[in-house]
Amino acid sequence: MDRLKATDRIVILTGAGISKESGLDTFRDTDGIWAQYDLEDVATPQGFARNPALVLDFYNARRSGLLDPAVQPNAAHAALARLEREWPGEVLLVTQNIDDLHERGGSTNLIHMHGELMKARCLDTGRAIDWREDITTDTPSPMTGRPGRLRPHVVWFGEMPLEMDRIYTALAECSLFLSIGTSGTVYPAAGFVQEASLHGAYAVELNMEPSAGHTLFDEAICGQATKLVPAFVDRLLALAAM
Ligand code: BJW
Repeated sequence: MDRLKATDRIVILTGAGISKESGLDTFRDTDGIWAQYDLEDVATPQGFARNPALVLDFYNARRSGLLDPAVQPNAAHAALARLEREWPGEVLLVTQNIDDLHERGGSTNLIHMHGELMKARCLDTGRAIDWREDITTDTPSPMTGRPGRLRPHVVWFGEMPLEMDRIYTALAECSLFLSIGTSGTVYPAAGFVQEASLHGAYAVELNMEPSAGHTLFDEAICGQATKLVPAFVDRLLALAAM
């Protein structure tokens, strides 16, 4: 990593672990979301077709959780925003998270590859709009006026994640790939480390525990995101100042 130049591009992938210390649940930890819900029921198009009310309620609860004033960006979100501001080269943040804590923490060059909790999508027009209220099976779409035609703007299993062309271009052009707070079990995100490494990037993982693909990284550092990320950003910005 010492060979990194200040003008080099950085791609950062984040997952649920970065928001854990802000009070949001991860998915696969023992106290995570998939310990409470069956993912086939709430995170697949088939589950939504079978029981839309159950899926809408699941996302309504998560939306109101995110709107809780106690849920705020943490030191890891803030450190990534600082890196974007102060690193001379481009920093692209690709998050699997549907929360808005990166934006609230100050990041602007950001892709939500699994969608956004604070948006709803019209099933007829495909258009996504800002949305902060509960959605029910009777909620009319603001685009068409038709009830029952709104869904959360999220990417379920079997659906194509968003902005993949832009992400793969960035992975091919970056010199550092940093993965933070993700178990590395969900594709295509879990394959990004191989894609970036294939094109010559140095790859670093910061996670509470070694992820499923930790051996694919040049460095894998274990610990809490709020401790590891600010320290790693300090290390990078010291390199840029040399
Ligand atoms: C901390 C911490 C702290 C805790 N500090 N760390 C067989 C092989 C390969 C692929 C497939 C396959 N069969 C099916 C597939 C495809 C499928 C898939 O990957 N399935 C696997 C389960 C096998 N993928 C898809 O269907 C995707 N689409 C797709 O592939 O389209 C085709 C395509 C082909 C080619 C190119 C491109 C596309 C869509 C995936 C959609 C995922 N959706 C979800 C839910 C929707 C959003 C929501 O409700 O929030 O997205 S699932 C869920 O998992 C959510 C997350 O974004 C995603 C990833 O989870 P994440 O973030 O990694 O969380 P955890 O909980 O797993 O990990 C947290 C980590 O943090 C842990 O390691 C902790 O230790 C750590 N941690 N506290 C630091 N304080």
